Amino acid sequence: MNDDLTNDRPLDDDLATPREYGGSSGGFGSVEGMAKVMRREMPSPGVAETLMRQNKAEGYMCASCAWGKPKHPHTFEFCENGAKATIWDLTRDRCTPDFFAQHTVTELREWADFDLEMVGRLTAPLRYDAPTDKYVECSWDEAFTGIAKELNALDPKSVIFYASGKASLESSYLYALTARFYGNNNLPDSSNMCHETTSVGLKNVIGSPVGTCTLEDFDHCDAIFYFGQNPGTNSPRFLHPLQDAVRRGCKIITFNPVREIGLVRFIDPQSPVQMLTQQPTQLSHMYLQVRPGGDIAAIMGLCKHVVAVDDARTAAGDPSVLDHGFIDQHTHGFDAFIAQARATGWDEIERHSGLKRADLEAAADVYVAAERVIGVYGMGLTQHVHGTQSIGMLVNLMLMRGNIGRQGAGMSPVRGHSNVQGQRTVGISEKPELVPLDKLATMFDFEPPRDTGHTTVDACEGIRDGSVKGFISLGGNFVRAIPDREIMEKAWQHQQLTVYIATKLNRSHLIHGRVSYVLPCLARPEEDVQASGPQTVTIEDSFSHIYGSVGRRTPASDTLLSELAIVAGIAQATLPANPKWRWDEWTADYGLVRDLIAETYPEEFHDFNARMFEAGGFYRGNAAHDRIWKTDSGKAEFTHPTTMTALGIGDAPGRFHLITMRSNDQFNTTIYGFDDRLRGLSGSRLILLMNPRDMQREGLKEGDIVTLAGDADDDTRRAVEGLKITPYDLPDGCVGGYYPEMNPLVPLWYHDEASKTPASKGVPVRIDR
Ligand SMILES: Nc1nc2c(c(=O)[nH]1)N[C@H]1C(S)=C(S)[C@@H](COP(=O)(O)OP(=O)(O)OC[C@H]3O[C@@H](n4cnc5c(=O)[nH]c(N)nc54)[C@H](O)[C@@H]3O)O[C@H]1N2
Ligand SMILES: Nc1nc2c(c(=O)[nH]1)N[C@H]1C(S)=C(S)[C@@H](COP(=O)(O)OP(=O)(O)OC[C@H]3O[C@@H](n4cnc5c(=O)[nH]c(N)nc54)[C@H](O)[C@@H]3O)O[C@H]1N2
Ligand SMILES: [Mo]
Repeated sequence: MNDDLTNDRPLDDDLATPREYGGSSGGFGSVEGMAKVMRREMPSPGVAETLMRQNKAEGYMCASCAWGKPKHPHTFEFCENGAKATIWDLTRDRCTPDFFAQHTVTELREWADFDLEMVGRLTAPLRYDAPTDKYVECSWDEAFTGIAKELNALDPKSVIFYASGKASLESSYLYALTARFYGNNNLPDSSNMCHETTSVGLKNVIGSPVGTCTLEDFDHCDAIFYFGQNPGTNSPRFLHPLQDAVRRGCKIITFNPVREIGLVRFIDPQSPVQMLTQQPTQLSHMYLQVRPGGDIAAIMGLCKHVVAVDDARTAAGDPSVLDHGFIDQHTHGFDAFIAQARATGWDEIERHSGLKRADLEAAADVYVAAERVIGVYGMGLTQHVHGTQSIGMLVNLMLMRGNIGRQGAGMSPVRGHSNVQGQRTVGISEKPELVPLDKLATMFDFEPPRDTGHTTVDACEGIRDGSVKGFISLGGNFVRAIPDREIMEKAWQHQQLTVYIATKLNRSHLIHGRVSYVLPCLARPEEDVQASGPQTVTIEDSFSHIYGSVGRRTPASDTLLSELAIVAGIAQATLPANPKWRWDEWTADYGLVRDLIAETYPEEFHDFNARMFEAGGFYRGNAAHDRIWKTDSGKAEFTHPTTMTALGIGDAPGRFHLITMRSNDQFNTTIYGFDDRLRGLSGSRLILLMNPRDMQREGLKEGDIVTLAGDADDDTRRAVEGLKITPYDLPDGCVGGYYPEMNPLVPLWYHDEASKTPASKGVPVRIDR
């Protein structure tokens, strides 16, 4: 393991004690976590009612993660972090034009992310006023006309229409139309920083850009192979099906460099018995602390052992453990892959994965013994330079025993934002081949742009080289979320136009273009009344199920517009009149927009308005789930990795691989607080997690303050200062720090080779003193 990282100083026994959390995920800690935000935010009345309706049919669909909403929900079908997200939206605090009158933008740039959002909900449209360096109130008309004037002066190819994965299917559909009517496919989505590796990688090998499982599959699986996803923090409602599965006898095999408590033990806060006895359920049957990027090698080890078991069994005259019927009928490339698995040496597998052969063999035995297996993964696979290959490897493993396209088995990427998958489904995509452009041309009487638009990384490159001149943002905090943040912030301000549709103030709004608007919108729990009455919006979860969501809370301010109304307002002011572009009617009745979605995608969305309140959502279907492979070969593809590590830059003396992580007290760039309860950390986010052996090798003590510098073999100096060394149980040669604080260290060019997803999980760094 990592031999070249050790220096010659011998290690003594006096190692620091790594931090860890003694409790379980769930339990009283999660209740206290909610209560803390509740006390601080003093949310508006009615929040309890909203929480009771959260994720239930005809209720409000949580705006936090994209986990499925079961047909038979719990009484409290929300989690600690979902509740925090709702309370955060329903705060009583307001960020009014008066606030902006008191602070220049330059001054606000010095504020921490947490403090910016803590000011409260934005209440009125704002225009940047250069002479005073302040955002000043403007009317909606003024905002729309001002934006239209700029857009009409710009080359449509130089403008980006970014979307963060929260906006509804209805607003997203109209947003994508707006970009195309205007003249570009520049529709990057937050998923470009996230599961784009899935959209590209999974599509290449099984023909489906999304997971093949449904929530019910978790009731039937015998094993779950769980890679690089942290349910305790990022999808806590997943802990319930995991707990149920374990109680049925299902085995969870976890691969993660970090021992995430959510995958170790769980107390169901909704179970009085468990809360009283405080007896947690042990979740993972094996917890394998793979090196960052070591998953390709680890899965190769699993596959290699499956082949060895198969050889032994067939030699003894026993039935094969491979599903040859499935392999012959449904797959392509099996022989070449098996030859590679046989040829790959255990030494190579152990070195890159950081795992022991015996452990991988034991894990593979669980795989072989299980009739039905689900492969779960998250950012630990997707955010690597060779992330697509890791996903291909997981598919290889699953295909060997026909574990895709039957009950209790399949691929289950856990998506991020609550509607991020849905935004792609309804046309927010920079890839024109994924959108039925001919149909749109007929429906809306226009000539759609056919050229490939900008991904997130392309957009950043365009901003840096000056070819991108305008940026519209439907939610999100782009400048904070992207790689090479410091370089990007400087380039950003040369743009002519920036428009931010948002609920709360964030750093992106302060790194504005020459002309800039911040446009405040309703949050999902709020009532959205239009000319035809109260409106419903819809979203799609990780399992391709679609749900209606009804907001009932009084909006934070009378002046707010819905996201859809803002998109339509910009479109109408900017674009020429066209009898088929019915902005006013669409805004008056979102049901008409759902009709358009149904017309555009009839297979998935037929009878949309009638089906949107089905309990458990309606399923839009998935070809690979039915063993129809929409790949070039018409079969599921075994792939042949060209590398055993997903890291783009390998080991070198003094180099560490940085994992940028999320705490239990944040939603992406929104920081709820400074605790990371499930990791036993609190008080500060400016910390650097390091294992005691590496600390000793580097001559560091707990509490030392260091600078972390980029070590990416290019000419750019990247650094984050003031990080406090904190001992933590991590593989050798790996350090951990928080996203987004660490983003200046991620080079823009360091991204997944196929999808351009930034490689935020294996960032080459060194410690500077
Ligand atoms: N409360 C809350 N919920 C969220 C979010 C949030 O910030 N807060 N964010 C939302 C969004 S947009 C997304 S995309 C998802 C993200 O949810 P996840 O996919 O869980 O993303 P991360 O927490 O970034 O990282 C996941 C795990 O990958 C592990 N890991 C890192 N490197 C590797 C590796 O090389 N191999 C393996 N096997 N594991 C590795 C990390 O230790 C971590 O446990 O969550 C969504 N839900
Ligand atoms: N280093 C590193 N970088 C990463 C990641 C990582 O793991 N490591 N993760 C990546 C991932 S997975 C993602 S998805 C991106 C996230 O990137 P984004 O999606 O762009 O960022 P968020 O932090 O989710 O955006 C938060 C802001 O959204 C606005 N907002 C909240 N709710 C609403 C709403 O209902 N409507 C509107 N219009 N606005 C709203 C608020 O103003 C809030 O400040 O970051 C990526 N960046
Ligand atoms: Mo994400």
